[in-house]
Amino acid sequence: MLDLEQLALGEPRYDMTREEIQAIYDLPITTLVYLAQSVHRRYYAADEIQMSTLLSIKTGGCKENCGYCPQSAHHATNVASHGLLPVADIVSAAKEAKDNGSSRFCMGAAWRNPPKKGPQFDQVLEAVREVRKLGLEVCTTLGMLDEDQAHQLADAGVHAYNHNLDTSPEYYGDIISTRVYQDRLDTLQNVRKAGMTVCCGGIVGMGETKEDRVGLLHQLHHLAPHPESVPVNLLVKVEGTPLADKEEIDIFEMVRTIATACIIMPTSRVRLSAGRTQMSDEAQAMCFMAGASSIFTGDKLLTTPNPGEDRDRALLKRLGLKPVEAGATGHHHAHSASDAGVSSQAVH
Ligand code: SAM
Ligand code: DTB
Ligand code: SF4
Repeated sequence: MLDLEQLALGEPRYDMTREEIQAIYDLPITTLVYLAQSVHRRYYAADEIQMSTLLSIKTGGCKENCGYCPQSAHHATNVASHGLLPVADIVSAAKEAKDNGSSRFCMGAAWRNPPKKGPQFDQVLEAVREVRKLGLEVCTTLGMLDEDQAHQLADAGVHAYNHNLDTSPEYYGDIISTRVYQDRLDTLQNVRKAGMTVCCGGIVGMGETKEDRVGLLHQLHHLAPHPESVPVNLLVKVEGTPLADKEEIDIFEMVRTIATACIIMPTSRVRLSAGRTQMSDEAQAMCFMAGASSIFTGDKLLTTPNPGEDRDRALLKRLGLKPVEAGATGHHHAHSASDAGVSSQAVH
């Protein structure tokens, strides 16, 4: 039996079983959303949404074969590939993002891992230092990292590193075969050891079962400390990718995934990430009620469309929600789970 009153206190736990998480996921949606919102308010302001902006600093031609991704060299998609952007271009995009109300700026590169030889990684470090100077929270997502690369990024001022587990360990091999789950966990551990915060989540709507969604949530829950940031993406179906024709998922599965994430990782910021162009305003509002407190702004995610500033401004206004100021920490209550150790194995 779930102790809902205990859960509503939002005390971080690291010991939930898959069955317990499944039972939360399966609650009547009214109870689930109410509980998630109650937990969310223990750590975050109820009316604040963090606006983040993405920039693809290196696009396409990726060696990995992630079935969802338009940037994989294994799939024939219409993505316009380009090499690493000059630092000045990155900085001007970051300035624009800040002017449009973003407090977090995430640079993504279609790499299996950042190159270990040549000038490119130094160029990324330089871009990080420059964006940091603007007072934005800097996030990067560049593929697998070794310990040394993680330390260099942390030293340059990267606040968060995004590296998703994407789905359950069981379903992972159906989606990606060029790397294994443990590779992801190893990078997450290197990110932690270097002192960056962890941004780790997944994708809903890839043809996975409910058990797979719960399996992903279970893995995230057992990362200790929990990832500070948990992006929940709805699959953006891109022509030419193996997942382009997957059946539409019931949007309430997205709401349930977000709500459950908020309950089982109470201090984490859960983000309504990719896929909003396919969602109604009502569905997005329900994700906010379920405790999501961040969106990506702008017309484009990395390579696919996003609702755009005007639409988002109008939606937040209708809902009475406001952006988190740049420089704000986001957390109401200081919380540190840094002494909870670092887990690096998939849990079973
Ligand atoms: N190459 C790096 C990596 O994979 O870690 C960083 C960039 S990658 C595009 C970042 C994340 O975007 C992926 O882990 C995946 O969760 C998400 N993503 C990629 N394509 C997507 C799609 N079509 N729909 C939803 N999410 C997607
Ligand atoms: C994440 O989980 N979602 C963002 C961010 N991390 C890098 C990316 C979504 C990308 C969607 C597909 C695209 O635009 O290429
Ligand atoms: Fe490459 Fe990342 Fe896309 Fe996978 S998700 S193909 S690693 S860019």
